[in-house]
Amino acid sequence: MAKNTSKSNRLPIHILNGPNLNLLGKREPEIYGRTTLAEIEKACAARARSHGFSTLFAQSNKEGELVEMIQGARTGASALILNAAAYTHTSVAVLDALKMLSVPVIEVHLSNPARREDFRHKSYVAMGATGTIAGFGLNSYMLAIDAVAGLLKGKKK
Ligand code: CA2
Repeated sequence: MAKNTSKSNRLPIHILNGPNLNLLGKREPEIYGRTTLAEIEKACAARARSHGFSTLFAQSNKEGELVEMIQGARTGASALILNAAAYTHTSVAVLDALKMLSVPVIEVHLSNPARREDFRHKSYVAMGATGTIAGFGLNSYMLAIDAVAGLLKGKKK
């Protein structure tokens, strides 16, 4: 379920999350920490608000739904922050959808996939992203919002 915290006249920053991230904080805390997705959502809204942006935050376990939500950013978003989770490493459909966007796209990861298994070293998302932030836990999302704010400074929409 997508939630929009819109109050400003700028389009929201869309923050999309892929499969299994709904379980954050409940399993594998040694890799992903103890922060839940609801807590990340709250922290993102506050950080974006401090830069004058609202957020639309969503998660899906389904590739097609994620593709549709990425398409929604074409006309509805100031920028897209995407943690595509496992689809990062597999989904040409996600990459094709990203290529249709003209707004900034920041790839985020809680962990640092470059330090993990070989199959996580390939990122289709990176090929369609403005930049990538990985390895800082919840802070990856905060840094991504700061990056978006910097990129959009001075832009009205
Ligand atoms: O580090 C990240 O943010 C990842 O995108 C997380 C994905 C992983 O496939 C990527 O390589 C890196 C996995 C998300 C799974 O989330 C879980 C949440 C709780 C318990 C287990 C997995």
